[in-house]
Amino acid sequence: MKVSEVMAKLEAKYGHEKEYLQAVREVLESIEEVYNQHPEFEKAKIVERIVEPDRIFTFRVTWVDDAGNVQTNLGYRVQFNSAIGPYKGGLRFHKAVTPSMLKFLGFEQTFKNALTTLPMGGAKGGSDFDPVGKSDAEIMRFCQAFMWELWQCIGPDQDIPAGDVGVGGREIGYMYGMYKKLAREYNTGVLTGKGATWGGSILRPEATGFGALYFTQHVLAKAGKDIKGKKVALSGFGNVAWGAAIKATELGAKVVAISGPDGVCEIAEGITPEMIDYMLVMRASNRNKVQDMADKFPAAAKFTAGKKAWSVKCDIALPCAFQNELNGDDAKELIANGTWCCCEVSNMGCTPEAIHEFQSRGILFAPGKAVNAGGVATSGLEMTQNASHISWSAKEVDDKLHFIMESIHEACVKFGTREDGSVDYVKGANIAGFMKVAQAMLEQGTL
Ligand code: 2IT
Repeated sequence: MKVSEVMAKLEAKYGHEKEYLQAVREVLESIEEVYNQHPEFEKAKIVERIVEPDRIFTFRVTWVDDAGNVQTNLGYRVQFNSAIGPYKGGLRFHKAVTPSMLKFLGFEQTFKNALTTLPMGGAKGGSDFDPVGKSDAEIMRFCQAFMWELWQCIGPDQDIPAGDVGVGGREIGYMYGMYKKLAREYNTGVLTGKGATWGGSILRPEATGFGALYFTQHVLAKAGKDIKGKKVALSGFGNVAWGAAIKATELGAKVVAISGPDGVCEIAEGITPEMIDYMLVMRASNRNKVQDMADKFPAAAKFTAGKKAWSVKCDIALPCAFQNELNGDDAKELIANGTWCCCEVSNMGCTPEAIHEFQSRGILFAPGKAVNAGGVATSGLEMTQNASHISWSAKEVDDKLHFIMESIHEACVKFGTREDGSVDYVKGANIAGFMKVAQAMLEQGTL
């Protein structure tokens, strides 16, 4: 297998699908050498098969807004790969959602899920519905209309969606309500990220951010460093950034920046518990403005319009918002300001140029599919609880999350250790995830 040849074919076929091509190239470049030591993979054409989703559902979602206007959006579910378990992955509601975005996310999800140690295949879905400025009633009507189509594609042993950007506990609740009505069964295992009183796992809302900080601790420990007292810059203020802010603060770090599409809030003395709680209010408002934090806490937070979190001096950068949110110039600015670690919490949060910048300058860097896997891993734990009709305590879930993040770190070290003893986490995560899925595909025959 030659990456250049595979990519040339994919570019000819999917030239306009930029995010998808970016994600595939990153994985294939990491695994090329190891893959070519396995002629049985080449014979079974594993690469040609693994880069294509099993199937993509596209559907129209029509709903009525508060003014009585009929609105139409597009809905999708990309069922990417089911070699190691049923399809599993989140739903993204964002105005920029395209098949390319969901294909990249489904592809990433396949290898991320393989890293979690749990039996889950890869999927992603969502809609170009824009939640910004929508009322609660509009969100509910959209979620119901979306599920009216999606329900036929999913099931607790078939495909289990969850949240992602624009989809949190409230949206999962509205979607589950409609699913229950259509399926005429109380099948909680069909969605994860549910409310705690009706099958949701304790700690699932926090899990992506908590897991990311546990992983960051392992990265630092391996490099002989400690997170205590370090300055952390986060992007976003959604569910992921919220969990990361809680855990970073609890571990003794100082969260000195959060950001939004409108700019950055610099928090010189570090984020406080009141400010972290306010992140939830800001998300629920659907205003999508980080300036609201500075308006609420003017003495502690300073808002600058049009700037990213990466303009704030920090030791550790944690992208928590969206793909390609940290580019080569941002990486250079961070490094010039003394940043020595970047753990990607968003999916593909860094551009290839940013990753190159970090890795070539000896900055500790770990990719999203390893760092943020605690979210989907805790979804997997929610599925286990649902299937056995029990719920675990916070300690049980947190202990399992710790174990999973440690296992992922070990897998990265196993497959990504360089000759000088440092770890290439991109290579380690990609090889560990890919080999597991490839082996399962091989054993299940030509499908
Ligand atoms: O990107 C992700 O891993 C998620 N949005 C969570 C997926 C899940 O099924 O919990």
